[in-house]
Amino acid sequence: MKSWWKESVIYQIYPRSFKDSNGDGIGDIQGIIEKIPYLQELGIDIVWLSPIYQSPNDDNGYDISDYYAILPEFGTMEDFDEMLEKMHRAGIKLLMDLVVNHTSDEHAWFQESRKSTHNPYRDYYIWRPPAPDGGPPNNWKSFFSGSAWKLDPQTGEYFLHLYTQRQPDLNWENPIVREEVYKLMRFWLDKGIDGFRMDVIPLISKDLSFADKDWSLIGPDFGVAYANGPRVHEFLREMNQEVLSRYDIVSIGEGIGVRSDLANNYVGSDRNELSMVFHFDHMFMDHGNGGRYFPRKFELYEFMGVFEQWEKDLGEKGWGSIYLGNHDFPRAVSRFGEENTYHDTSAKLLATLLMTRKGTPTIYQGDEIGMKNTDFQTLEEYRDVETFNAYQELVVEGTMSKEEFLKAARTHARDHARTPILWEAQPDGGFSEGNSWIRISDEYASINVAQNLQQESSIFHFYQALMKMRKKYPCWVYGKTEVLDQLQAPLYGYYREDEKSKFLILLNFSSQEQPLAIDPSEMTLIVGNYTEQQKPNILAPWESRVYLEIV
Ligand code: TEU
Ligand code: CA
Repeated sequence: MKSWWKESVIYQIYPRSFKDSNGDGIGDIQGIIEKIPYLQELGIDIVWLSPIYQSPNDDNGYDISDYYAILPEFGTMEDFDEMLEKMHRAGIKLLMDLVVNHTSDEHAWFQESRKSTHNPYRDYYIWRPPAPDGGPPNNWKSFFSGSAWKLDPQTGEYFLHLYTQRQPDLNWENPIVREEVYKLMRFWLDKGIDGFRMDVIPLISKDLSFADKDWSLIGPDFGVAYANGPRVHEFLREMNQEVLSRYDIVSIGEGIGVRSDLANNYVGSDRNELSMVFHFDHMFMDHGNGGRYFPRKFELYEFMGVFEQWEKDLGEKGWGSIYLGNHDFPRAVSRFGEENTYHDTSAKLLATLLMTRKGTPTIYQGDEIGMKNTDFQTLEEYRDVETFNAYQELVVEGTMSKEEFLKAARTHARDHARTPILWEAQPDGGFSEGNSWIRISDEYASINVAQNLQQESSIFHFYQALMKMRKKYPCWVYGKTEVLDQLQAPLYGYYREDEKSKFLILLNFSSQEQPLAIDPSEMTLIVGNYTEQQKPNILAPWESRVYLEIV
Protein backbone atom coordinates (compact mmCIF):
# COMPACT_ATOMS: atom_id res chain seq x y z
CA MET A 1 0.00 0.00 0.00
CA LYS A 2 1.20 3.49 -0.85
CA SER A 3 1.62 5.94 2.07
CA TRP A 4 2.98 9.44 2.47
CA TRP A 5 5.45 8.28 5.08
CA LYS A 6 6.95 5.78 2.67
CA GLU A 7 7.56 8.60 0.20
CA SER A 8 9.12 10.97 2.76
CA VAL A 9 12.59 11.78 4.01
CA ILE A 10 12.95 12.34 7.76
CA TYR A 11 15.40 14.73 9.43
CA GLN A 12 16.25 14.26 13.11
CA ILE A 13 16.72 17.34 15.28
CA TYR A 14 18.52 17.06 18.60
CA PRO A 15 17.24 20.35 19.98
CA ARG A 16 19.97 21.11 22.52
CA SER A 17 22.53 21.23 19.74
CA PHE A 18 20.63 22.58 16.76
CA LYS A 19 20.41 26.37 17.16
CA ASP A 20 20.37 28.63 20.20
CA SER A 21 18.23 31.75 19.80
CA ASN A 22 18.77 33.54 23.13
CA GLY A 23 22.43 33.16 24.03
CA ASP A 24 22.09 30.74 26.97
CA GLY A 25 24.21 28.17 25.12
CA ILE A 26 21.33 25.71 24.66
CA GLY A 27 19.55 25.10 21.39
CA ASP A 28 15.83 25.87 21.55
CA ILE A 29 12.48 25.98 19.76
CA GLN A 30 12.91 29.54 18.47
CA GLY A 31 16.25 28.40 17.05
CA ILE A 32 14.46 25.63 15.17
CA ILE A 33 11.84 28.08 13.90
CA GLU A 34 14.62 30.30 12.57
CA LYS A 35 15.98 27.37 10.56
CA ILE A 36 12.73 26.11 9.00
CA PRO A 37 13.67 27.76 5.66
CA TYR A 38 16.98 25.87 5.82
CA LEU A 39 15.14 22.56 6.24
CA GLN A 40 12.82 23.51 3.42
CA GLU A 41 15.71 24.25 1.13
CA LEU A 42 17.35 20.94 1.99
CA GLY A 43 14.14 19.26 0.86
CA ILE A 44 13.18 17.01 3.78
CA ASP A 45 9.54 16.13 4.50
CA ILE A 46 9.37 15.24 8.18
CA VAL A 47 11.21 16.37 11.30
CA TRP A 48 11.68 13.98 14.20
CA LEU A 49 12.35 16.10 17.25
CA SER A 50 14.20 14.52 20.17
CA PRO A 51 12.46 15.22 23.54
CA ILE A 52 11.57 18.80 24.48
CA TYR A 53 9.38 18.00 27.49
CA GLN A 54 9.94 19.02 31.10
CA SER A 55 12.95 17.09 32.37
CA PRO A 56 15.77 17.31 34.92
CA ASN A 57 18.07 16.35 32.02
CA ASP A 58 19.78 13.42 33.62
CA ASP A 59 19.75 11.85 30.14
CA ASN A 60 19.19 15.02 28.07
CA GLY A 61 15.43 14.91 28.03
CA TYR A 62 14.99 11.13 27.73
CA ASP A 63 13.97 11.37 31.38
CA ILE A 64 10.62 13.14 31.34
CA SER A 65 9.07 14.67 34.45
CA ASP A 66 5.99 16.17 32.77
CA TYR A 67 4.69 15.00 29.40
CA TYR A 68 2.39 18.01 29.08
CA ALA A 69 4.98 20.75 29.57
CA ILE A 70 7.89 22.12 27.55
CA LEU A 71 11.31 22.36 29.19
CA PRO A 72 11.78 26.12 29.82
CA GLU A 73 15.32 25.95 28.36
CA PHE A 74 13.67 25.03 25.06
CA GLY A 75 10.82 27.54 25.25
CA THR A 76 7.12 27.60 26.00
CA MET A 77 4.03 25.81 24.76
CA GLU A 78 3.31 28.92 22.64
CA ASP A 79 6.73 28.49 21.01
CA PHE A 80 5.86 24.88 20.32
CA ASP A 81 2.52 25.77 18.74
CA GLU A 82 4.23 28.41 16.62
CA MET A 83 6.85 25.90 15.47
CA LEU A 84 4.26 23.31 14.54
CA GLU A 85 2.21 25.81 12.60
CA LYS A 86 5.23 27.20 10.77
CA MET A 87 6.52 23.75 9.90
CA HIS A 88 3.15 22.77 8.52
CA ARG A 89 2.98 25.95 6.49
CA ALA A 90 6.41 25.07 5.10
CA GLY A 91 5.11 21.61 4.15
CA ILE A 92 7.09 19.85 6.87
CA LYS A 93 5.53 17.29 9.20
CA LEU A 94 6.55 16.88 12.83
CA LEU A 95 7.17 13.75 14.89
CA MET A 96 7.58 13.92 18.63
CA ASP A 97 9.71 11.58 20.67
CA LEU A 98 7.58 9.35 22.87
CA VAL A 99 9.56 8.12 25.88
CA VAL A 100 7.22 5.87 27.82
CA ASN A 101 9.28 2.85 28.81
CA HIS A 102 10.41 4.99 31.73
CA THR A 103 9.94 8.45 33.22
CA SER A 104 12.18 10.70 35.24
CA ASP A 105 12.38 10.03 38.98
CA GLU A 106 11.08 13.59 39.30
CA HIS A 107 7.81 12.72 37.58
CA ALA A 108 4.88 13.22 39.99
CA TRP A 109 3.89 9.56 39.48
CA PHE A 110 7.24 8.34 40.77
CA GLN A 111 7.30 10.86 43.60
CA GLU A 112 4.00 9.34 44.77
CA SER A 113 4.97 5.79 43.95
CA ARG A 114 8.02 5.75 46.19
CA LYS A 115 6.14 7.06 49.25
CA SER A 116 4.69 3.79 50.47
CA THR A 117 3.88 0.25 49.31
CA HIS A 118 0.15 1.01 49.33
CA ASN A 119 0.31 4.39 47.57
CA PRO A 120 -2.20 4.47 44.68
CA TYR A 121 0.73 5.12 42.31
CA ARG A 122 2.86 2.25 43.64
CA ASP A 123 1.95 0.02 40.69
CA TYR A 124 2.92 2.66 38.13
CA TYR A 125 6.48 1.38 38.47
CA ILE A 126 8.19 -1.96 39.00
CA TRP A 127 9.03 -2.60 42.65
CA ARG A 128 10.47 -5.79 44.11
CA PRO A 129 11.66 -6.76 47.59
CA PRO A 130 15.40 -7.35 48.05
CA ALA A 131 16.91 -10.79 47.47
CA PRO A 132 17.45 -12.85 50.67
CA ASP A 133 20.96 -11.40 51.00
CA GLY A 134 19.55 -7.85 50.81
CA GLY A 135 20.95 -7.32 47.29
CA PRO A 136 19.04 -6.56 44.08
CA PRO A 137 16.19 -8.95 43.10
CA ASN A 138 18.17 -10.41 40.16
CA ASN A 139 21.28 -9.94 37.98
CA TRP A 140 19.70 -7.61 35.43
CA LYS A 141 22.07 -4.91 34.19
CA SER A 142 21.30 -1.37 33.18
CA PHE A 143 22.14 -0.23 29.64
CA PHE A 144 24.07 2.50 31.38
CA SER A 145 26.25 0.28 33.61
CA GLY A 146 25.68 -1.40 36.95
CA SER A 147 22.58 -3.14 38.26
CA ALA A 148 19.19 -2.31 36.75
CA TRP A 149 17.76 -2.12 40.29
CA LYS A 150 18.02 0.64 42.83
CA LEU A 151 17.14 0.34 46.49
CA ASP A 152 14.79 3.07 47.69
CA PRO A 153 15.29 3.48 51.45
CA GLN A 154 11.82 4.92 52.03
CA THR A 155 10.12 1.53 51.59
CA GLY A 156 13.15 -0.77 51.56
CA GLU A 157 12.28 -2.11 48.09
CA TYR A 158 14.10 -1.98 44.76
CA PHE A 159 12.73 -0.33 41.62
CA LEU A 160 13.71 -1.33 38.08
CA HIS A 161 15.58 1.11 35.82
CA LEU A 162 16.90 -0.29 32.53
CA TYR A 163 18.59 3.11 31.91
CA THR A 164 19.94 5.52 34.57
CA GLN A 165 18.96 5.34 38.24
CA ARG A 166 16.93 8.44 37.56
CA GLN A 167 14.87 6.72 34.83
CA PRO A 168 12.54 4.28 36.61
CA ASP A 169 10.72 1.88 34.25
CA LEU A 170 6.94 2.22 34.02
CA ASN A 171 4.81 -0.82 34.77
CA TRP A 172 2.91 -1.50 31.55
CA GLU A 173 1.07 -4.41 33.22
CA ASN A 174 -0.99 -1.74 34.96
CA PRO A 175 -3.90 -0.74 32.67
CA ILE A 176 -4.03 2.72 34.28
CA VAL A 177 -0.44 3.37 33.14
CA ARG A 178 -1.37 2.42 29.59
CA GLU A 179 -4.40 4.70 29.72
CA GLU A 180 -2.14 7.56 30.92
CA VAL A 181 0.18 6.96 27.97
CA TYR A 182 -2.69 6.94 25.46
CA LYS A 183 -4.01 10.13 26.99
CA LEU A 184 -0.74 12.00 26.61
CA MET A 185 -0.36 10.72 23.06
CA ARG A 186 -3.82 12.09 22.21
CA PHE A 187 -2.87 15.42 23.76
CA TRP A 188 -0.02 15.87 21.27
CA LEU A 189 -1.85 14.33 18.33
CA ASP A 190 -4.81 16.63 18.92
CA LYS A 191 -2.41 19.54 18.58
CA GLY A 192 -1.81 18.24 15.07
CA ILE A 193 1.56 16.51 15.23
CA ASP A 194 2.13 13.86 12.59
CA GLY A 195 3.34 10.93 14.63
CA PHE A 196 5.86 9.58 17.08
CA ARG A 197 9.29 8.06 17.25
CA MET A 198 8.94 5.67 20.18
CA ASP A 199 11.93 5.33 22.46
CA VAL A 200 12.96 1.72 23.29
CA ILE A 201 9.40 0.55 22.68
CA PRO A 202 10.30 -3.17 22.43
CA LEU A 203 11.23 -3.05 26.13
CA ILE A 204 7.83 -2.12 27.59
CA SER A 205 6.70 -5.65 28.41
CA LYS A 206 8.90 -7.28 31.05
CA ASP A 207 9.54 -10.93 31.71
CA LEU A 208 7.61 -11.20 34.97
CA SER A 209 9.55 -14.25 36.12
CA PHE A 210 12.43 -11.82 36.65
CA ALA A 211 14.79 -14.74 36.08
CA ASP A 212 18.54 -14.06 35.97
CA LYS A 213 20.07 -13.54 32.52
CA ASP A 214 23.01 -15.51 31.19
CA TRP A 215 25.12 -12.52 30.18
CA SER A 216 27.76 -14.69 28.54
CA LEU A 217 25.22 -15.47 25.79
CA ILE A 218 24.33 -11.86 25.10
CA GLY A 219 26.41 -9.81 22.68
CA PRO A 220 26.96 -6.06 22.39
CA ASP A 221 23.29 -5.35 21.66
CA PHE A 222 21.96 -6.38 25.00
CA GLY A 223 18.61 -4.99 24.09
CA VAL A 224 17.92 -8.56 23.02
CA ALA A 225 17.99 -9.54 26.70
CA TYR A 226 14.97 -7.34 27.45
CA ALA A 227 13.18 -6.72 24.17
CA ASN A 228 10.16 -8.51 22.71
CA GLY A 229 8.62 -9.35 26.07
CA PRO A 230 5.53 -11.57 26.41
CA ARG A 231 2.88 -8.83 26.08
CA VAL A 232 4.65 -6.30 23.84
CA HIS A 233 2.47 -7.00 20.80
CA GLU A 234 -0.71 -7.01 22.83
CA PHE A 235 0.24 -3.58 24.23
CA LEU A 236 1.13 -2.17 20.83
CA ARG A 237 -2.07 -3.41 19.26
CA GLU A 238 -4.02 -1.84 22.06
CA MET A 239 -2.12 1.44 21.56
CA ASN A 240 -2.80 1.22 17.85
CA GLN A 241 -6.50 0.63 18.35
CA GLU A 242 -6.91 3.24 21.07
CA VAL A 243 -4.77 5.95 19.51
CA LEU A 244 -2.61 5.45 16.40
CA SER A 245 -5.30 4.12 14.07
CA ARG A 246 -7.50 7.15 14.77
CA TYR A 247 -5.09 9.61 13.15
CA ASP A 248 -3.29 9.80 9.79
CA ILE A 249 0.16 9.53 11.31
CA VAL A 250 3.40 7.59 11.24
CA SER A 251 4.82 5.60 14.15
CA ILE A 252 8.45 4.54 14.26
CA GLY A 253 9.60 2.27 17.03
CA GLU A 254 13.16 2.48 18.18
CA GLY A 255 13.73 -1.20 17.52
CA ILE A 256 16.22 -1.96 20.23
CA GLY A 257 16.72 -5.73 20.44
CA VAL A 258 14.57 -6.39 17.36
CA ARG A 259 16.25 -8.70 14.87
CA SER A 260 15.11 -8.80 11.26
CA ASP A 261 13.27 -12.12 11.66
CA LEU A 262 11.03 -10.53 14.32
CA ALA A 263 10.54 -7.21 12.54
CA ASN A 264 7.27 -7.99 10.82
CA ASN A 265 5.72 -8.82 14.18
CA TYR A 266 5.96 -5.08 14.79
CA VAL A 267 5.54 -3.57 11.34
CA GLY A 268 3.82 -6.22 9.18
CA SER A 269 0.88 -4.60 7.39
CA ASP A 270 -1.46 -7.22 8.87
CA ARG A 271 -0.35 -6.51 12.45
CA ASN A 272 -1.84 -3.09 13.21
CA GLU A 273 1.05 -2.10 15.43
CA LEU A 274 3.75 0.28 14.10
CA SER A 275 4.66 1.76 10.72
CA MET A 276 8.35 0.93 10.92
CA VAL A 277 11.30 0.39 13.28
CA PHE A 278 14.81 1.79 13.53
CA HIS A 279 16.87 -1.36 13.93
CA PHE A 280 20.44 -1.45 15.24
CA ASP A 281 22.16 -4.27 13.39
CA HIS A 282 24.56 -1.95 11.54
CA MET A 283 24.93 0.40 14.52
CA PHE A 284 26.30 -2.20 16.90
CA MET A 285 28.64 -3.62 14.28
CA ASP A 286 31.68 -1.76 15.63
CA HIS A 287 30.92 -2.64 19.26
CA GLY A 288 32.74 -5.59 20.79
CA ASN A 289 31.21 -7.91 23.34
CA GLY A 290 31.65 -5.54 26.25
CA GLY A 291 29.81 -2.77 24.36
CA ARG A 292 30.84 0.51 22.77
CA TYR A 293 34.03 0.96 24.80
CA PHE A 294 35.37 -2.27 23.31
CA PRO A 295 35.66 -1.28 19.65
CA ARG A 296 35.58 -3.92 16.97
CA LYS A 297 36.43 -3.84 13.27
CA PHE A 298 33.89 -5.08 10.78
CA GLU A 299 33.86 -5.95 7.09
CA LEU A 300 31.86 -4.43 4.28
CA TYR A 301 30.04 -7.68 3.60
CA GLU A 302 28.73 -7.64 7.18
CA PHE A 303 27.62 -4.03 6.90
CA MET A 304 25.85 -4.36 3.55
CA GLY A 305 24.60 -7.78 4.57
CA VAL A 306 22.48 -6.10 7.22
CA PHE A 307 20.69 -3.98 4.62
CA GLU A 308 20.09 -7.03 2.46
CA GLN A 309 18.85 -9.20 5.30
CA TRP A 310 16.39 -6.59 6.53
CA GLU A 311 14.99 -5.92 3.11
CA LYS A 312 14.53 -9.62 2.54
CA ASP A 313 12.90 -10.32 5.89
CA LEU A 314 10.56 -7.32 5.67
CA GLY A 315 9.52 -8.49 2.19
CA GLU A 316 6.27 -7.07 0.86
CA LYS A 317 4.60 -7.04 4.27
CA GLY A 318 6.79 -4.67 6.27
CA TRP A 319 8.37 -1.31 5.60
CA GLY A 320 12.00 -0.46 6.29
CA SER A 321 13.70 2.60 7.65
CA ILE A 322 17.22 3.53 6.67
CA TYR A 323 19.59 5.61 8.78
CA LEU A 324 23.34 5.85 9.35
CA GLY A 325 23.47 7.89 12.54
CA ASN A 326 21.52 9.47 15.36
CA HIS A 327 22.18 11.19 18.69
CA ASP A 328 23.36 7.93 20.30
CA PHE A 329 26.25 7.08 17.99
CA PRO A 330 29.38 8.71 16.59
CA ARG A 331 29.19 10.56 13.28
CA ALA A 332 28.46 8.45 10.21
CA VAL A 333 31.31 9.84 8.08
CA SER A 334 33.83 9.07 10.84
CA ARG A 335 32.54 5.52 11.31
CA PHE A 336 31.60 4.31 7.88
CA GLY A 337 33.46 6.72 5.60
CA GLU A 338 36.97 8.19 5.47
CA GLU A 339 36.90 11.44 7.38
CA ASN A 340 40.28 12.86 6.30
CA THR A 341 41.46 12.69 2.69
CA TYR A 342 38.07 11.60 1.34
CA HIS A 343 35.82 13.43 3.76
CA ASP A 344 33.68 15.13 1.12
CA THR A 345 33.59 12.14 -1.24
CA SER A 346 32.86 9.52 1.39
CA ALA A 347 30.14 11.67 3.03
CA LYS A 348 28.48 11.83 -0.39
CA LEU A 349 28.84 8.09 -0.91
CA LEU A 350 27.07 7.51 2.41
CA ALA A 351 24.34 9.95 1.36
CA THR A 352 23.91 7.91 -1.81
CA LEU A 353 23.56 4.71 0.20
CA LEU A 354 21.06 6.34 2.58
CA MET A 355 18.85 7.65 -0.22
CA THR A 356 18.90 4.66 -2.56
CA ARG A 357 18.14 1.65 -0.38
CA LYS A 358 14.53 0.61 0.02
CA GLY A 359 12.89 2.21 3.07
CA THR A 360 12.24 5.66 4.50
CA PRO A 361 15.56 7.50 5.00
CA THR A 362 16.34 9.53 8.11
CA ILE A 363 19.11 12.15 8.02
CA TYR A 364 20.70 12.97 11.36
CA GLN A 365 21.26 16.71 11.83
CA GLY A 366 24.67 17.80 10.60
CA ASP A 367 25.24 14.78 8.38
CA GLU A 368 23.98 16.89 5.47
CA ILE A 369 27.14 18.99 5.83
CA GLY A 370 29.38 16.03 6.64
CA MET A 371 29.96 16.79 10.33
CA LYS A 372 32.53 14.45 11.84
CA ASN A 373 33.47 13.29 15.33
CA THR A 374 34.71 15.95 17.72
CA ASP A 375 38.26 15.95 18.99
CA PHE A 376 37.39 15.40 22.68
CA GLN A 377 40.56 15.53 24.78
CA THR A 378 39.59 14.98 28.41
CA LEU A 379 36.82 13.23 30.30
CA GLU A 380 35.61 16.62 31.50
CA GLU A 381 34.74 17.66 27.95
CA TYR A 382 32.04 15.00 27.75
CA ARG A 383 28.50 15.62 28.98
CA ASP A 384 26.80 12.26 28.54
CA VAL A 385 25.67 10.28 31.58
CA GLU A 386 26.26 7.08 29.59
CA THR A 387 29.96 7.97 29.25
CA PHE A 388 30.35 8.89 32.92
CA ASN A 389 28.60 5.72 34.11
CA ALA A 390 30.74 3.56 31.83
CA TYR A 391 33.86 5.32 33.11
CA GLN A 392 32.81 4.56 36.66
CA GLU A 393 32.21 0.89 35.90
CA LEU A 394 35.13 0.21 33.58
CA VAL A 395 37.87 2.44 34.96
CA VAL A 396 37.07 3.38 38.58
CA GLU A 397 35.63 -0.01 39.55
CA GLY A 398 37.06 -2.04 36.68
CA THR A 399 40.30 -2.91 34.99
CA MET A 400 40.44 -0.57 32.00
CA SER A 401 42.97 2.24 32.11
CA LYS A 402 41.80 5.80 31.78
CA GLU A 403 43.81 6.13 28.55
CA GLU A 404 42.17 3.08 27.02
CA PHE A 405 38.76 4.40 27.96
CA LEU A 406 39.40 7.86 26.52
CA LYS A 407 40.74 6.29 23.36
CA ALA A 408 37.55 4.26 22.87
CA ALA A 409 35.39 7.28 23.72
CA ARG A 410 37.19 9.33 21.07
CA THR A 411 35.71 7.08 18.40
CA HIS A 412 32.59 5.66 20.07
CA ALA A 413 31.01 8.11 22.55
CA ARG A 414 27.49 9.41 22.00
CA ASP A 415 28.57 13.04 22.47
CA HIS A 416 30.18 13.10 19.01
CA ALA A 417 26.70 13.41 17.57
CA ARG A 418 25.71 16.00 20.17
CA THR A 419 28.15 18.83 19.54
CA PRO A 420 26.39 21.82 18.01
CA ILE A 421 25.61 22.24 14.35
CA LEU A 422 28.34 24.30 12.72
CA TRP A 423 26.35 27.06 11.03
CA GLU A 424 29.15 29.54 10.36
CA ALA A 425 32.93 29.50 9.93
CA GLN A 426 33.66 30.93 13.36
CA PRO A 427 34.86 29.48 16.69
CA ASP A 428 31.35 29.32 18.21
CA GLY A 429 30.11 27.72 15.00
CA GLY A 430 27.39 30.36 14.82
CA PHE A 431 25.42 28.14 17.20
CA SER A 432 25.08 30.47 20.16
CA GLU A 433 26.12 33.90 21.32
CA GLY A 434 26.77 32.52 24.77
CA ASN A 435 28.75 29.57 26.09
CA SER A 436 27.64 26.36 24.48
CA TRP A 437 26.53 23.58 26.91
CA ILE A 438 29.02 21.22 25.24
CA ARG A 439 32.15 22.03 23.31
CA ILE A 440 32.09 23.07 19.67
CA SER A 441 33.88 20.97 17.09
CA ASP A 442 37.23 22.34 15.89
CA GLU A 443 36.20 21.76 12.30
CA TYR A 444 34.10 24.93 12.00
CA ALA A 445 36.42 26.56 9.47
CA SER A 446 36.14 23.79 6.88
CA ILE A 447 32.76 22.22 7.75
CA ASN A 448 29.84 24.61 8.16
CA VAL A 449 26.41 25.34 6.77
CA ALA A 450 27.26 28.76 5.32
CA GLN A 451 29.93 27.35 3.06
CA ASN A 452 27.77 24.40 2.11
CA LEU A 453 24.99 26.70 0.99
CA GLN A 454 27.36 28.80 -1.04
CA GLN A 455 29.24 26.04 -2.79
CA GLU A 456 27.42 24.35 -5.62
CA SER A 457 29.22 21.03 -5.24
CA SER A 458 28.79 20.81 -1.45
CA ILE A 459 27.57 17.83 0.55
CA PHE A 460 24.39 19.81 1.33
CA HIS A 461 23.62 20.24 -2.38
CA PHE A 462 24.40 16.59 -2.97
CA TYR A 463 21.75 15.56 -0.41
CA GLN A 464 19.39 18.04 -2.02
CA ALA A 465 19.98 16.50 -5.47
CA LEU A 466 19.39 12.99 -4.14
CA MET A 467 16.09 14.03 -2.56
CA LYS A 468 14.96 15.69 -5.80
CA MET A 469 15.83 12.49 -7.61
CA ARG A 470 13.74 10.48 -5.11
CA LYS A 471 10.74 12.73 -5.69
CA LYS A 472 10.99 12.40 -9.45
CA TYR A 473 10.93 8.60 -9.68
CA PRO A 474 8.54 6.48 -7.57
CA CYS A 475 10.94 3.63 -8.23
CA TRP A 476 13.10 4.85 -5.37
CA VAL A 477 10.25 4.27 -2.98
CA TYR A 478 8.41 1.25 -4.31
CA GLY A 479 10.86 -0.34 -6.75
CA LYS A 480 12.55 -3.63 -5.96
CA THR A 481 16.25 -4.11 -5.24
CA GLU A 482 18.65 -6.53 -6.84
CA VAL A 483 22.24 -6.87 -5.62
CA LEU A 484 25.04 -7.22 -8.20
CA ASP A 485 26.79 -10.45 -7.37
CA GLN A 486 29.61 -9.75 -9.84
CA LEU A 487 31.11 -7.05 -7.61
CA GLN A 488 33.46 -7.89 -4.77
CA ALA A 489 34.22 -5.85 -1.64
CA PRO A 490 35.27 -3.04 -1.38
CA LEU A 491 32.87 -2.49 -4.27
CA TYR A 492 29.16 -2.76 -3.80
CA GLY A 493 26.40 -2.40 -6.37
CA TYR A 494 22.68 -2.87 -6.75
CA TYR A 495 19.78 -2.17 -9.08
CA ARG A 496 16.50 -0.52 -8.12
CA GLU A 497 13.76 -1.22 -10.62
CA ASP A 498 10.06 -0.80 -11.36
CA GLU A 499 7.94 -0.91 -14.56
CA LYS A 500 9.12 2.54 -15.66
CA SER A 501 12.75 2.92 -14.67
CA LYS A 502 15.84 1.04 -13.71
CA PHE A 503 18.72 2.44 -11.67
CA LEU A 504 22.19 1.09 -11.05
CA ILE A 505 24.03 2.22 -7.91
CA LEU A 506 27.79 1.67 -7.66
CA LEU A 507 29.76 2.35 -4.48
CA ASN A 508 33.49 2.09 -3.79
CA PHE A 509 34.08 1.72 -0.03
CA SER A 510 37.83 2.23 -0.23
CA SER A 511 40.52 4.85 -0.69
CA GLN A 512 41.92 3.05 -3.77
CA GLU A 513 40.79 3.00 -7.38
CA GLN A 514 38.88 -0.18 -8.19
CA PRO A 515 38.39 -1.72 -11.64
CA LEU A 516 34.75 -2.49 -12.39
CA ALA A 517 33.81 -5.99 -13.49
CA ILE A 518 30.79 -4.64 -15.33
CA ASP A 519 30.24 -2.11 -18.08
CA PRO A 520 27.70 0.56 -17.12
CA SER A 521 28.24 2.67 -20.27
CA GLU A 522 24.81 1.79 -21.73
CA MET A 523 23.13 3.69 -18.89
CA THR A 524 23.06 7.43 -18.12
CA LEU A 525 24.98 8.72 -15.12
CA ILE A 526 22.57 10.98 -13.18
CA VAL A 527 24.20 11.52 -9.77
CA GLY A 528 27.86 11.01 -8.94
CA ASN A 529 30.18 12.33 -6.26
CA TYR A 530 33.03 13.29 -8.61
CA THR A 531 32.56 16.46 -10.61
CA GLU A 532 35.04 15.53 -13.30
CA GLN A 533 34.19 12.71 -15.68
CA GLN A 534 35.77 9.50 -14.40
CA LYS A 535 36.81 6.45 -16.38
CA PRO A 536 33.63 4.41 -16.82
CA ASN A 537 35.28 1.09 -15.98
CA ILE A 538 37.19 2.24 -12.89
CA LEU A 539 35.70 3.56 -9.65
CA ALA A 540 37.80 6.29 -8.02
CA PRO A 541 38.35 6.30 -4.22
CA TRP A 542 34.97 6.45 -2.41
CA GLU A 543 33.27 7.12 -5.72
CA SER A 544 29.51 6.65 -5.90
CA ARG A 545 27.45 6.64 -9.07
CA VAL A 546 23.77 6.42 -9.83
CA TYR A 547 22.87 5.40 -13.40
CA LEU A 548 19.44 5.51 -15.00
CA GLU A 549 17.85 3.53 -17.78
CA ILE A 550 14.30 4.33 -18.83
CA VAL A 551 12.59 1.02 -19.39
O1 TEU B 1 18.31 4.75 23.26
C1 TEU B 1 18.23 3.38 23.46
C2 TEU B 1 19.51 2.66 23.60
O2 TEU B 1 19.59 1.76 24.39
C3 TEU B 1 20.69 2.94 22.76
O3 TEU B 1 20.63 3.18 21.47
C4 TEU B 1 21.73 3.60 23.44
O4 TEU B 1 21.94 4.91 23.34
C5 TEU B 1 22.73 2.81 24.20
O5 TEU B 1 23.75 3.65 24.54
C6 TEU B 1 23.27 1.64 23.48
O6 TEU B 1 24.62 1.44 23.78
C7 TEU B 1 17.24 5.57 23.58
C8 TEU B 1 17.57 7.01 23.30
O7 TEU B 1 17.77 7.17 21.92
C9 TEU B 1 18.75 7.41 24.12
O8 TEU B 1 19.20 8.70 23.84
C10 TEU B 1 18.35 7.29 25.57
O9 TEU B 1 19.46 7.53 26.38
C11 TEU B 1 17.77 5.92 25.90
O10 TEU B 1 16.85 5.45 24.92
C12 TEU B 1 17.01 5.98 27.20
O11 TEU B 1 15.83 6.71 27.04
CA1 CA C 1 18.63 28.86 24.16
